[in-house]
Amino acid sequence: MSEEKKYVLVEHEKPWRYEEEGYTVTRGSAWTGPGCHLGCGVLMYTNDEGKLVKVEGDPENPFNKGRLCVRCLDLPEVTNSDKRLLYPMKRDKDKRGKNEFERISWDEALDDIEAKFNEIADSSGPESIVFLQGTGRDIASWISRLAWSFGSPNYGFPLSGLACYLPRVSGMMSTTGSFWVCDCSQQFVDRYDNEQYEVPEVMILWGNNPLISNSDGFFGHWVTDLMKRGMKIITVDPRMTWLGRRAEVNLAIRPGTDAALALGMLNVIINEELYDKEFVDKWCYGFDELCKRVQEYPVEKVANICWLEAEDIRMAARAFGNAKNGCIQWGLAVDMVREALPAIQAIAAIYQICGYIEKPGCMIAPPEILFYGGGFGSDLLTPEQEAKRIGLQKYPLLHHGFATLQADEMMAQMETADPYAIKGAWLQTTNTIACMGADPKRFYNAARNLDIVVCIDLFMTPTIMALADYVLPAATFPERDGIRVGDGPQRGETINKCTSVGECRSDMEINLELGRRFNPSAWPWKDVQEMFSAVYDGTGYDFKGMREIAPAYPQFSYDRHAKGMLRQDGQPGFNTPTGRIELWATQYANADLDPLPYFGEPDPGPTSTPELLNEYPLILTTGARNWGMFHSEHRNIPRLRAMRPDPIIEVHPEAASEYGLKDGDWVWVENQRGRAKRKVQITTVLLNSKYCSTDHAWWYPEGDPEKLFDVFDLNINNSVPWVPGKSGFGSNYKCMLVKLYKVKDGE
Ligand SMILES: Nc1nc2c(c(=O)[nH]1)N[C@H]1C(S)=C(S)[C@@H](COP(=O)(O)OP(=O)(O)OC[C@H]3O[C@@H](n4cnc5c(=O)[nH]c(N)nc54)[C@H](O)[C@@H]3O)O[C@H]1N2
Ligand SMILES: Nc1nc2c(c(=O)[nH]1)N[C@H]1C(S)=C(S)[C@@H](COP(=O)(O)OP(=O)(O)OC[C@H]3O[C@@H](n4cnc5c(=O)[nH]c(N)nc54)[C@H](O)[C@@H]3O)O[C@H]1N2
Ligand code: SF4
Ligand SMILES: [Mo]
Repeated sequence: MSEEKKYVLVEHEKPWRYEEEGYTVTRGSAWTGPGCHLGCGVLMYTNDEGKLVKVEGDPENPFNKGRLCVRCLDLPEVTNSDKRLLYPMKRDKDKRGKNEFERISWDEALDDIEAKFNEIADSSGPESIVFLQGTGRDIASWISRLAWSFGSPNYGFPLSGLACYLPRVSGMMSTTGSFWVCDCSQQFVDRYDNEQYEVPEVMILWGNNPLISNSDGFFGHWVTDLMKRGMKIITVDPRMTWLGRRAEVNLAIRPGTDAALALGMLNVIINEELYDKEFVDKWCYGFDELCKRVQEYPVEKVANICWLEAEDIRMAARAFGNAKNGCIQWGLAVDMVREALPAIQAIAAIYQICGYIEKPGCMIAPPEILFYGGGFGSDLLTPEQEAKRIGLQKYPLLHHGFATLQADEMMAQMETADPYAIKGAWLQTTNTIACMGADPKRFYNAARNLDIVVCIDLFMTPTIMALADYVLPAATFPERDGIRVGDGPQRGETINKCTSVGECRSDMEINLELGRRFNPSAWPWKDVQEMFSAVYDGTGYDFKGMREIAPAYPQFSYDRHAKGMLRQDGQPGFNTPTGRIELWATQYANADLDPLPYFGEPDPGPTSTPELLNEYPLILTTGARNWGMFHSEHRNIPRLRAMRPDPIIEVHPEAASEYGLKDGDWVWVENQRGRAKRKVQITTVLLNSKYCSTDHAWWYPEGDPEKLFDVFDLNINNSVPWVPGKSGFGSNYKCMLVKLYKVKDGE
């Protein structure tokens, strides 16, 4: 196939770099850092001193069509911030927690790290160093490659229950062989106007607020674009959002009961025969078993569990089941409950039995996840080393999806040294004690005993101050080259360097340099551009070629399961043991898990532990995203901090009056495990007087470094234990019982 046929290209009016009114304009894709999951098209303006002064949306890029959110518009303030880490630093191990870092050169830093990591590998085995990252920033693939080329199978996220995205990915990979996304025409250059495309009749937004979060390859504005073209939406959210207000119905679900709701909707769709019989017959496995299971979830019972109206559940199920086409855009809330996997399985079954698969405006499986986290370099590990991956024996589903360690097992192993001791940590793109982990004191105490901790970040953080022996300063995306490695349908995009700050280096450069010291054959490239070109091998373009033409869209067609395009052997069907979408999951049965979806009550919770309700009467969900902040980032960026100066807890007016709270009061939010300080915001966006909702990831960059920027007073994960679901996936970050009481003077 000729290259012109293989890709559909955008027509650019100007080259990727040009001059305009005294500025140099560089076209490219926005990636991290600072954090974001997407890759919106940007135009970056630099002045004659090479300083980034302005960022605008690229109107030629079909992904975002010129639109940007505030964090990209305010990027120059981040890149040029005087709070940036500007050079490598080291600190004696016995001074951890003290603000006594010493500037060193890159050579010294890399020489020391190389020597110390090798020493540990020689004495204890490379598996005794864990390589940890935060959310999917585009460095992910090179962190895993660094771990695996070093010989350690222990790469991953230090998040209890791996409760972000991985439950969804692993759940989908093990039951369908692919990962599914809503078809918003994102795979077409001409988007909504493409002749193959049809607007979904109904989209369900389930535990996801995409206008703010823009997560996992999904740009929130697509929802409003589609609504303008006639799409109806249904939202599932205990809080009222901008989209919820415009929905046919918002199901104000009790946090943590999503599996029950999905099973109740399946009950309606199956018993009222709204599903696609032909599709189920031909392409699904285990429908009869699912039918039996959903009889255990009649709508009235589900309404009771979820604190919803039965009629609203019926209305949502009917609107979706009767539609010509439809899709479900789900979010973090479905991962952040302990029994996440069965919740995910139940939600996915709704569109699966409706046959909304591989058709325009339905769910599509991105042709190939080029490489993201798990794929790039997994062959570097010997089977013997791979078998040492933390959690793999206990949780066999870790075989599906991303090749990561299991975080709760890692936490325990750091404390017990069983079956082997953890000696060192490489923390790249994670502020673990402020955000990523559960119970942050546990990680803190265990990591203080490690022989070496290296952190790679843009800014000083509580995690670095508490733990790091070496700190390497990373680049923001305008300071580096890169390529898009992400989820959703792939497209060729490049990130293009247009400025420099201090001695900062890109994460990819750092990992390439260190990686080739550990294992030269695994890192054969002379520089990062050559490394990126290797990834684009087979596309007909190298990095520089892609930079000229990006974004490049691979050809796309629907019905790929029927055409044999979803299985490696080219046979029609899905990449599962039965070749079908498994409503009854073989892989779950093999892992001694219930092969059918079910609902597990959040524990603690109002139903499973009613005895706690006297003391802890409110149901807390955490971490609903806000515009200006990405996790624990941006609190040190004045304009963005001004949008959210304080850590907020949203409280319903009735609860506020019951507990004598006023707007602006400072309270402790406490459960039986721990507490965090919050400022009260009384609001009716909470749709039940028992619900409250708070920010996650708070610390005060302006605070005392040696008090770790107050992180242990502010991190809401003080209340979250390290306890995953039965499968190793899922954890109760978004459903717990709490009480609120006023902070005393001087606290
Ligand atoms: N209670 C509660 N806790 C949660 C959540 C919740 O909803 N509720 N959400 C969870 C979820 S979904 C996730 S994914 C995790 C996220 O957890 P993390 O990803 O660990 O988030 P951060 O704490 O922001 O840590 C990111 C760090 O990486 C740095 N950084 C940003 N970009 C770059 C880069 O390009 N290179 C380098 N080297 N560093 C960079 C930032 O400055 C920051 O210090 O948090 C989880 N924690
Ligand atoms: N601005 C910004 N954007 C981000 C991030 C950020 O920190 N800041 N983080 C990124 C990351 S790593 C992730 S994972 C995504 C997450 O982004 P989303 O998937 O959108 O998740 P949240 O914003 O945590 O929650 C979405 C909605 O779920 C609702 N909710 C809370 N509890 C429940 C529940 O039990 N059930 C249901 N059905 N709904 C519930 C909340 O009220 C909220 O409106 O955002 C990404 N994008
Ligand atoms: S979603 Fe927002 S922050 Fe992320 S790349 Fe796009 S404009 Fe930037
Ligand atoms: Mo996340």
